[in-house]
Amino acid sequence: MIVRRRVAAAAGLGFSALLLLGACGGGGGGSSSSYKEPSGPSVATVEVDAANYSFKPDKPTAPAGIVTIRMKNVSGNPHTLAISGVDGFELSVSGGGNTDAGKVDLKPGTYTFYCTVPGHRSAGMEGKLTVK
Ligand SMILES: [Cu+2]
Repeated sequence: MIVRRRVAAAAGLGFSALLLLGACGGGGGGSSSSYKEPSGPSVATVEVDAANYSFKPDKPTAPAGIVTIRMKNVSGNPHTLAISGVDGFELSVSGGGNTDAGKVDLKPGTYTFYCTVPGHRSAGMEGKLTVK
């Protein structure tokens, strides 16, 4: 009996330690933890307004290189901005007037960006960023 109790206690401790480790991951920033923002200055800033349910402008352009994407919420609903082909990058604005910004390193091409809130992209909340 005593031996079994000890084993159970040890297993319980291990589980708690795992939970603690999980809780400590992530770090600040607010965006997805899997995304690593490029270091270095950005060569341009793309400003996008998030409305219900569209981005304005929805066809911005940017030079190639490290670009800052800044999103402002001009609606009362939460919105996000993710970019196809840029894994883990996601801006997020909760209430109206909130802004979020992040840097991406972009090669020339056309990138689709969209809101990840369920139903928003299908309602028209996407755009195309052209990088030259
Ligand atoms: Cu949205």
